[in-house]
Amino acid sequence: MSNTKTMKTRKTQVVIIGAGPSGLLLGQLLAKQGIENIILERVSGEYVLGRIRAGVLEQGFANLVREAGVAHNMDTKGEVHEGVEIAFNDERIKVNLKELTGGDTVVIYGQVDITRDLMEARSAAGLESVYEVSNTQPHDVTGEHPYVTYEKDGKTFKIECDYIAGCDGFHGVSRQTIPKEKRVEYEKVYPFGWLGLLSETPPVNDELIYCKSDRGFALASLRSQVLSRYYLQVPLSDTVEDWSDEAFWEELKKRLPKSAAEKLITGPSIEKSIVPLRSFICEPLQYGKLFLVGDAGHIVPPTGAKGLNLAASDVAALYEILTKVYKENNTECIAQYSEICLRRIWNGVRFSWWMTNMLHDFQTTKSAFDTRIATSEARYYLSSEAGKKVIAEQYAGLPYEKVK
Ligand code: RFL
Ligand code: PHB
Repeated sequence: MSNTKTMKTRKTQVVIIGAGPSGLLLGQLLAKQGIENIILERVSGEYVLGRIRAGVLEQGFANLVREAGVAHNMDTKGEVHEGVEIAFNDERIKVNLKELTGGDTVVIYGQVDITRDLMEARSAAGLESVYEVSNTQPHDVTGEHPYVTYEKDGKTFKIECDYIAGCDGFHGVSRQTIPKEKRVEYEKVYPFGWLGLLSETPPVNDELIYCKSDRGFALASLRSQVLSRYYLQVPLSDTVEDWSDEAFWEELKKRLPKSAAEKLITGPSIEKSIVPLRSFICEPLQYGKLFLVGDAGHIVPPTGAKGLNLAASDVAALYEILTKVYKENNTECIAQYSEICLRRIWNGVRFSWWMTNMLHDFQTTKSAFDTRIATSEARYYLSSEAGKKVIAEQYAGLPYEKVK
């Protein structure tokens, strides 16, 4: 145990644990309001940028990036999509987000790109981020003087602060700081994973296609007109080594609707990874002066493209609250954080679960009856304008709730 008296100690207003999109976006927004913050990150910046993840940004997310003043690349290089497609084997059904929602669209711009833009803006503004730290630990979060300790290059450091934002993802230390008896965790694990492949090839379609096929689910997505992202539902026992590029493309062709498969251009993969699917929620998201933000507090299966977008709505709420705290001396609003976030999170959790349930093949883990019900449900929602509207407004994203 290190002696805190001999540690190098400094002060800031908010310590942010984690330099993923949640931490970086929050840091940039707080700095805009003149609220000092330091980011601590376990791995290197390069490692963070090697994680290929989300690609679909709701309008609320895009607006927050604009508010942070980091939207130039997103607005010039990102693609605005007015719709998505859902396919049943060879039949393709368009969900026109813009028409069905009265104007909402989504922006296709990779999580890696948004993260890089935020990192560059942070370093251009001279804001402090410390990468490759270990043993990060929040202390006294329910007391008057919280602080965070961490180690770097064999030395131990202490940062005294007013608040701690736990933006350290599902495996981070922040959630574990809340005593077990003070939190409730809800979890659902799905009996399959997604194998993702990134390739420098033109996308098979202008819009995303979510494919419910008799061979299992597939998703055709993209990052740009020269960069494609595809996913295949795979058994949890599969590993990346089980899937050569050739095997991936062959299986994808069989799961895409024929009219799309005919246009598929294949090429070498530049990244391949498998992600297990789960839903997870921790309640509450605030404990004293510690706030859980993004994947640190909740996880959804990627089927609804909601993970990063829910992280952004947490960031928006915490940004609004901390601005009120520092600009209006209003500390009462802090207690609203968890409830405001959780209402939107549970909706995102339900939507992602519902889409996952309707579009995947659960094989023997679901009864024949439940399988038919899921297919009937998907067909009903996609054959009715009202049904498509229900999908469209949730896919494009529900509005953010304001702090009172
Ligand atoms: P992250 O991105 O996990 O970042 C957390 C950071 O914290 C660091 N960390 C620590 N730092 C210091 N001390 C510690 N003790 C630490 N422990 C951890 C980690 O190194 C990391 O850098 O969480 P954040 O910022 O909350 O962002 C959440 C998003 O990454 C996530 O929700 C999305 O990627 C989910 N997701 C999608 N979301 C969407 O909105 N739309 C999509 O289209 C979408 N597609 C996806 C996805 C996630 C996927 N995978 C791989 C899980 C597709 C996939 C395949
Ligand atoms: C992606 O492009 O990585 C992506 C898009 C939509 C999803 C999930 C992932 O639902």
